[in-house]
Amino acid sequence: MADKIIDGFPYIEYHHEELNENEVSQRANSFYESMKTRRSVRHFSSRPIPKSIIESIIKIAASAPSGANKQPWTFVAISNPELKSKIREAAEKEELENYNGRMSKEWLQDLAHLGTDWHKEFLEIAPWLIVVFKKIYDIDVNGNKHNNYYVSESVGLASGFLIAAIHQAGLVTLTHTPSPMNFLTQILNRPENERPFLLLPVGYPAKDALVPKIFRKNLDQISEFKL
Ligand code: IYR
Repeated sequence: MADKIIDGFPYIEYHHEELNENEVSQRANSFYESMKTRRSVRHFSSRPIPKSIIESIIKIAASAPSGANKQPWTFVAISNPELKSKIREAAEKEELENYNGRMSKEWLQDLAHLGTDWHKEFLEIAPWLIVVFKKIYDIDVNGNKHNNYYVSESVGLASGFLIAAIHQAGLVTLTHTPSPMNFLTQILNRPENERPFLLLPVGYPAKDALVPKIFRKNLDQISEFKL
C-alpha cells in the first residue's frame, strides 16, 4: 500500500497482532516469569559468542523509543583482548580510588551485601564488552551540530532494552558504571559529541556463578492504582 501523506509527512499503517484478553494476560505473565529470573552476574565464562549474536542484541536495543526519534546512541562492542585489558586497567584505577575514599561510608555500606569491590576481572573474562555512548548532540556530514532531546532518558531506555535482550538470548550482563568513565572516550577513540553512559560485559555465566540473595520490592511497594 502506498504511504499516506499527512501534513507533508508519510505515514504507514500500524500492524497490530489481534489477541484476546487471555492471550494478552498469558503473554504478560510469561514475560514476567522470564524477566524475574534476570540477575546482574559478576562471574563470567570466557566461552566465545559470535559477533552476529551481539549484532542482534544491539539491534533490539536500538528499537527503543527516543526523543524526536533522534536515536542518540552508539553501542561500541569490544572483543579485542588488548582493548579489554586497557579498559580493565583504567576502570580498576578509578574504582580503587572510589572504594578507597571517593565513595561515602553510607554508599559502601549500601553496597556491602552485593560483594562488589575495585577488582573488575570480568572486564577481561567476558567475551564481549558493550559500551553505550550517549550523543549529546549530532554532527552531520558537513560538520554542523544538531540538537538531541531527552538524551539520558532515551539512552536509558535503550540500555534497558539491551539488558532485556541479553537476558532473553540466554546470556548475562552487569551494569558496570566506573566513575569517572571518560577513559572510555580515549581508549575507544570516540568523537567529541559522545559521552560514555554504561559499560556492560556480556557473556555466559561461569559454571559456579553465585549472585547475592536479594529481594525485589512487591507490587504494593512500587505501585499505586487509582481506579
Ligand atoms: N561503580 C562501582 C560501585 C558500584 C556502585 C553501585 I550504586 C552499584 O550498584 C554497584 C557498584 C562498581 O561498579 O563497582
